[in-house]
Amino acid sequence: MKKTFCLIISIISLSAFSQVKPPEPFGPVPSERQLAWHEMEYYMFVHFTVNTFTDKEWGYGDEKESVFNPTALDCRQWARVARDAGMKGIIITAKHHDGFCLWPSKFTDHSVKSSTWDDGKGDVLRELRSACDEYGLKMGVYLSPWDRNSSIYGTPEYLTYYRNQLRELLTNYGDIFEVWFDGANGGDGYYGGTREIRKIDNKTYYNWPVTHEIVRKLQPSAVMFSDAGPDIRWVGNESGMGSQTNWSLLRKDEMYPGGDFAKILGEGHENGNYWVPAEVDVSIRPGWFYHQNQDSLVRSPENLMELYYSSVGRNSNLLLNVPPDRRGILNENDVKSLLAFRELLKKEFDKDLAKGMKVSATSIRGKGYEASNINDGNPETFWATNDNQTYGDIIIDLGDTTEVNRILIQEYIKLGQRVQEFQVSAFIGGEWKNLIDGTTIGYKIIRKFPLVKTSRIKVTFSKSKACPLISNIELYRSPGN
Ligand code: FUL
Repeated sequence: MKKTFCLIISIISLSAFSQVKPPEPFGPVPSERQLAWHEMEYYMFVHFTVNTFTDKEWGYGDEKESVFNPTALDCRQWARVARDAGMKGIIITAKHHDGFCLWPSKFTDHSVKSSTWDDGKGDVLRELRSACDEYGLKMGVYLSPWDRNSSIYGTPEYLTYYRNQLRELLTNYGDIFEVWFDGANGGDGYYGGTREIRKIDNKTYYNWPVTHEIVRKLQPSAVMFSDAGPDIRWVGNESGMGSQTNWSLLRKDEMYPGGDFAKILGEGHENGNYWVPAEVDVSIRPGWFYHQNQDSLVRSPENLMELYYSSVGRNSNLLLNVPPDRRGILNENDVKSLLAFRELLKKEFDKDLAKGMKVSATSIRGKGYEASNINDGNPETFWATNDNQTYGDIIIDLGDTTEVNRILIQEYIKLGQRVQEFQVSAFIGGEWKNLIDGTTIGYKIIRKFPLVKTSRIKVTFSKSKACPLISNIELYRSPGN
């Protein structure tokens, strides 16, 4: 009896001693829907409307519905190309600034139902939905708040109209992963024939919190994009440039869509009180819509690779616009470039050289937080130091001398974004040679450095808001520079 009692006591005390306290979250952390969004990384934007047929970028709102007449619309081709290109979803301009709806909205006649396409029975959203399902893609919608066709734009009634349209999109087309709220409000337009300038106050007119509630209620898993979130923020430019220092944090209450915040949006706010990561939206052509005279100006596969590094490689998602042409399919030139880029990507990240290698750290928090968690292929495990230690080195032993020129690093963001400064170095000729001085990491960064031959790579996390939590490090030898 006494013996059993002692045994139980010692088992209890042993496990109490071997229990390492898990790190607490630090600062804002991502929601479930934001975490799912981070993992999407790369997806397609589709700009398609009357502009495709009038050769414009911003339709005035007076376009006849009959101009929308794709001769061979095929959303399955869009989805097949997106899937083959390695993309995870498609976001479509259900309504752009011109007000023409790609679905037969009950609330206006300015839509596909008044066009000659498919005898007015067509619905681009419906076709895209089934194509996305067939090819395993998620679907998102862009619904322009600015409507140059609507006679009531600028009045409170317009908000009811806008929200009714949003409800249609969020109830009739299955699961939506992202709702895109554009910030542009140009002023002049057709507005039911008045052809005038209508100015609204970006800050107050749209009363966004009410609209956001509708999305939360009808599509609780969807993230909402705008210049200032609430879930995803604009990166501040349309040229494909994520910021190297990129906090997934924002003091979003200080901002509103359409405000003058472009300079802030790249870096975010280091001391932000909300998790609002950046999305890079950029077009494969100079314009957002298809223009035949841009057929020769499609980005090359190499250029797309640069975009990938300046977006996904900088803790941002890449929303790449590929506009269908007048047939209603993605143009041959764009498809060729996208698929060749996919092949380049495969070669770029062909073999993770860190995988299976011995890893050590200057210090670890304890059992469960070992350095080897950074290359175990499990995103749920991570290396951590003690709470009071906001720095530390990871050394990856490559065994033999190995050629390396790329590094990928991920923080365990479920507990917050922490790292403020890091360096990467290689052991060459008996000493550590610096390769990279970096700042933030977040969900993922991928950095290039000139090719080195080395048997050891060191990552120094030199400054962090709280103990660094690193879930993944990969090393590559890219055939590129
Ligand atoms: C901008 C719009 O004005 C462009 O036409 C395009 O839709 C782009 C993605 O957002 O604000």
